[in-house]
Amino acid sequence: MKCRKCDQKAVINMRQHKLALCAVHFPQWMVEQTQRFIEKYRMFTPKERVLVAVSGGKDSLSLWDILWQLGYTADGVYIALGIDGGFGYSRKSQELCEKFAAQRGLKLIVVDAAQQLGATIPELAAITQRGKNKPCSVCGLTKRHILDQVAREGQYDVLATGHNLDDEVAVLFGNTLNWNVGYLSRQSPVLPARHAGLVRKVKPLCRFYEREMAAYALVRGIEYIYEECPHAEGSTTIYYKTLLNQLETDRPGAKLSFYLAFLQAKEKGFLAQPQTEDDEEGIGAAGEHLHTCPSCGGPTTLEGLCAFCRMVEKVK
Ligand code: Q46
Ligand code: ZN
Ligand code: ZN
Repeated sequence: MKCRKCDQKAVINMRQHKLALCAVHFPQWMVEQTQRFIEKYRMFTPKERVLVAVSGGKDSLSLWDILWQLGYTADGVYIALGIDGGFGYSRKSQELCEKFAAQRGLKLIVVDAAQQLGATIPELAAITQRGKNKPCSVCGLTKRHILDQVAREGQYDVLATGHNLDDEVAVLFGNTLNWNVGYLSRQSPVLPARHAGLVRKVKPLCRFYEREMAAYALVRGIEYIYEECPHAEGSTTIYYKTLLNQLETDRPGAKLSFYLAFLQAKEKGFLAQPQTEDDEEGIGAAGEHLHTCPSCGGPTTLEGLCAFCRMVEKVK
C-alpha cells in the first residue's frame, strides 16, 4: 500500500480515517493532529509551561517528543516507584526516560517515591493493606499526589499525561457498565484545576489509537520499555481492552466513534454534574468545596490531612 501523500510505501493504514501514510508523512500527521487537539480542547497555549508525566512507556515518551517538536516548553517528571518484577521495571524505565531527555536536551525531574514515603510502593501496600493483593491503589494515590506536588511547586500551568484512545475507551466502557455518572461527568481531554493545589490536567493523545502510538514511537526511533508494570497483569482494564479490540476488529473505528460520541453527548449536557460521587481524581464530587491539607497543601474532601498524608503517617 502506498502513502496518500507521496509514492513511498505506507507504514500504517488507519482504516477509521481511510488513510495510509509513509514513514515521513505519518509522524508529521501525528504532530499536526496533536496540535489540532491541543487547540480544539483548549489544553494549553505556547506561553504556558507544561509538565509531562513520563513512565518510560511509548505513549508518554512519544507525547514528550511531539510537544518538543511543536516547540512547547515541556519538562518531564518521572516517579521512581521501586517496582522490580524480576526485571528491574522501575530502574529500566527511569534509564530510558533519562536517555530520552539527555538526547534532546530536555529537563527531567526524577522523584524517588521511596525516599519521600520511607517505603517502596509494594512495601507501602503491604504496610497499609490498602493494596490488598495489588499495590495499584497505593500506587495511584502516590502518583497523583507527587505529580500534583511537582506541578504546584514548579509553578507549571498544566500537567500532561500520555493516555491514548484505547486507555480512555477502556475507562469509559468500565464507567458505562457501572453507570458511574460521577466518573463519566469528569472524564474529559481537559480537567480544569478545582483547587489552588491542583493544576489543569490534559490528555493530548486521547484520540490516537494505541497502535498509532506504537507506530509513531517505532518510526521516530524512541526507545521505550516494552514490558508493562508487573502488577498490571490481570487488571480489569486489560480485560476491557481485549473485549474492545475484538469489537474494533469487527467494526473498524468503533472505539473512536464511541469516545467521540460520548464527548459530544457531554457537550450537549447529557451528563449533569452529580453532587454525590467521587470524581476522576478521587477527591470529592465535581462541584464540592475542597479543603486544603495542612501538611502538603494539596486538596482534600474533609478537613485535616489528605488521604496521601494519612497513609504516610501510618508508615511512620
Ligand atoms: S498502578 Fe498498578 Fe500501574 Fe502502579 S502498580 Fe503498576 S499497574 S504502575 S498504571
Ligand atoms: Zn508519504
Ligand atoms: Zn496532604
